Amino acid sequence: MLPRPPRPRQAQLTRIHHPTDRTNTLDRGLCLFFPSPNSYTGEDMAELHVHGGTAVVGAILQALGGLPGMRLAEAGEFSRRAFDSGKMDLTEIEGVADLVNAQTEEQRRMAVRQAGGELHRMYDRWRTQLVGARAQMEAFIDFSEDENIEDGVVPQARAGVQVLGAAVRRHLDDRRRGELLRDGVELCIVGPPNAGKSSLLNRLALRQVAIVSEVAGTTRDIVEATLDIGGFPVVIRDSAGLRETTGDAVEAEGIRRAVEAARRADVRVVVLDAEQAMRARSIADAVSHPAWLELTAMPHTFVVLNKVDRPAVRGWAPPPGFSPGLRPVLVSCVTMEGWDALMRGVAADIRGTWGSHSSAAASMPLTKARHREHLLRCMGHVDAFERCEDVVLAAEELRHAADALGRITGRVGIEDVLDALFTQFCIGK
Ligand SMILES: Nc1nc2c(ncn2[C@@H]2O[C@H](COP(=O)(O)OP(=O)(O)OP(=O)(O)O)[C@@H](O)[C@H]2O)c(=O)[nH]1
Ligand SMILES: [Mg+2]
Repeated sequence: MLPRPPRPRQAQLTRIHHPTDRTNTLDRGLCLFFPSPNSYTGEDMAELHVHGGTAVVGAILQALGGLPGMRLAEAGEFSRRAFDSGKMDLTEIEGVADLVNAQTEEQRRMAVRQAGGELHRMYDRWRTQLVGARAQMEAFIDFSEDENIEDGVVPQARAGVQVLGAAVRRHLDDRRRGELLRDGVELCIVGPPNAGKSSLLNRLALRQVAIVSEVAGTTRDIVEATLDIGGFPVVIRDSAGLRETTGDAVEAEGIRRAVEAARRADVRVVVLDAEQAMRARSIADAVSHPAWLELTAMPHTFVVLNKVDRPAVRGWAPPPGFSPGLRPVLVSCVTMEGWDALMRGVAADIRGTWGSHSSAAASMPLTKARHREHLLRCMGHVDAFERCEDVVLAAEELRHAADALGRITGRVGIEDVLDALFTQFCIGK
């Protein structure tokens, strides 16, 4: 389809013509040819960079499809071929999938590290250590009668596995950092009716997600929006205003859900009307709901005094002891004053608690339930190894532990996960 064969690994501006009719120019574009084995899949690969219009792409695909042996790639097929030819391991391929799907800056950074083989190298290093320890145990079993085997070989293997077990345990116990980075940190907006909770959500989301009105008790159900705060995906939930119920069953259920959501959330933003707060002696006074003290005592809770644009509250500051342990942020959803302070505070809290993997030195967090499952299995065998007096049985536990790690990277029996993994990919990657 090109006037002359492409030069390897050089972008070339070229005419692209129909395979059976040289005079039929389909487009002018770039051709890139990557000869095996230096390509994404390890096979010969060619890329045509063409104009993006439907007709151009359609004509070229149709021309290609007419050639013998040509067909469209299936979802994830390029990456699967890369895996089959040993170009990438499973964790790297999962990293590529995460990269394609990354919505926020932190997700992108972590996916780049994973696609670059950082997890692969860590799990492989652990697996090599387990295999090494097992070799020491086996050597002892086979040659213990022999003079040549050193005395301390079994204790040495045991000490090595102990250090490794501690490292795996630290990796597993990461306060769900990785999972929150993937699924999002949950932030719940709570407070009394009419305080401006829905207004705050709409300001954060930059669109009218929730209905705002001067009627107290407008929001009944949980309304949510996902956004990027400090590089983290944050799922923000607005909820019904908390008050002692009025006998309205729908509102009562809304309030029950609001309290439940606020309890479960990773971060809480408590919104009060500054004018009401001004008249109350304390935050507990300003909100008459029994769940109140419990919610404000939870960690990662922010108090927002809203509507500071109102003339009555100009120049007012909450007295000491108004909200013990919580520093209120004064904001207005109308004039946006105080907004930066609020956003900075929330972002710093999220980064401080669940962040830190963006720096190159930090260890990779655990983002996949699949990895966690195999790591837990690995730890089960490491624990059994440590308890096991019998050298032969202990060596067997090490074999199982190494296999569990091998399943994460795809070195060991993983046929069952392959199909599931590659179908998550988009066509053409
Ligand atoms: N002046 C002023 N008015 C505000 C501000 N924020 C919200 N309001 C108004 O306060 C009223 C209530 O706002 P909402 O956002 O619906 O309050 P809510 O807390 O979601 O109320 P419920 O859903 O009923 O619990 C509306 O009339 C808003 O326009 C603000 O910063 N300044
Ligand atoms: Mg509301």
